[in-house]
Amino acid sequence: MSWDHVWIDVNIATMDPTNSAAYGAIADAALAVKDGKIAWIGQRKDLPEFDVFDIPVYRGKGGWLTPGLIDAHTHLVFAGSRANEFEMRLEGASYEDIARAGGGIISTVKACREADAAELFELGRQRLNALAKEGVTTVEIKSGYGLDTETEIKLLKVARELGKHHHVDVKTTFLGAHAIPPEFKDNVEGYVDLVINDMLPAVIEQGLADAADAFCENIAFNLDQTERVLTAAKDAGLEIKLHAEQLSNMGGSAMAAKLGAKSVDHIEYLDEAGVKALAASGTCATLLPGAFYFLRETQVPPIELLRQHQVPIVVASDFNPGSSPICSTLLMLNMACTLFRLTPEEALKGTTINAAKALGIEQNLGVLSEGMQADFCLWDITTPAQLAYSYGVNPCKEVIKNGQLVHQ
Ligand code: DI6
Ligand code: FE
Repeated sequence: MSWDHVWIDVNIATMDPTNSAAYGAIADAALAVKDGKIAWIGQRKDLPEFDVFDIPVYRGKGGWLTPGLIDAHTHLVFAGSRANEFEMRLEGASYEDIARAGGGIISTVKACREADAAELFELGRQRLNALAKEGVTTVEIKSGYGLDTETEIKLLKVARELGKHHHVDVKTTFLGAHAIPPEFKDNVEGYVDLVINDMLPAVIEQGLADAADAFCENIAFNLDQTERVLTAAKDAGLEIKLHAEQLSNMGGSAMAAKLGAKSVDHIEYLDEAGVKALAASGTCATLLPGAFYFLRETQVPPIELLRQHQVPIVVASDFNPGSSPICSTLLMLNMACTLFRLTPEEALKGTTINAAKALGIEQNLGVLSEGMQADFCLWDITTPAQLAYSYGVNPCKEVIKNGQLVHQ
């Protein structure tokens, strides 16, 4: 056997759907890595013999391996803080009131237009470190706090640079249609034209985005405007996804599903017709419990319908300064269970196999099986449910990215 290294004394939550055990679990398991990929995985007793003097052996002390966590929805490149708006909300103002009064997303836009790339990079790097320490190995990062061509490009470049300089892989999403900038307050169609005819071509030309997103909501873009943006992005070769049904039911999810969206995100107000549309197109439903929690929302996403129609459920942090200033993918496992009543296994699927589907990387990531990329974590836990159950003492002991130990 010419492996690079071998793991023993571990249990493995493979999340492999072909393994019918909960979590696709293998007790008393072993795993071998070769050239950044999983070369062998199974029960320890079946591990082929190998030369222990030649191949390094890691011992997991009876802990659990899981796939590296994937956070499929973040806005982690931004400047400034919105703690003042948090205080305003505690005094009675709503998220929508603040947005309508020119605060909200627009206040972060002002801070991002003023910040230089180096400053944004450093802020992003610290946040990426925080996620990485808790086992995240792949993250999606959106623009959307520029709302002019120059600043949208700056944010996407910073996100791409973060991916090059950090072991965490970064998928980038162009979110020019996140909010209406003050310059276009009375000309939303004009802004949509700018997104489609100026920003999008620039983003495509420089190869800065893997996907495009928009915010379909009564405080942002209506259904027609959103459809125009997503159609243009799709025609330009990007994957598409959508912030939909967060504060009201606008029909955005069904429209995005028809266009072949990878995911629709938030979806507290999604109805059964919308759920059926997702099922028909294989679109994932991304739940963002951090935003639900932080905005003290009460409308719970239609979890039971998603289960009935077998829509892949994703769980992500939505980390951003306004609606989810919580930089922890791990905490989202807990919140998805406590706030949305997901099972811990569903929550873990939401940050592994299903998150990989939402990002279109499920051929290589999200499951531990032979031939998959060797991105995995060792956790000091006695059952995988512990990842969702408890929070505060970080159980992440080691992270392996592309077969290399990157965090201990
Ligand atoms: N929905 C969200 O949760 C974030 N964007 C969006 O469309 C919030 C962004 C913010 O408040 O800064
Ligand atoms: Fe978001």
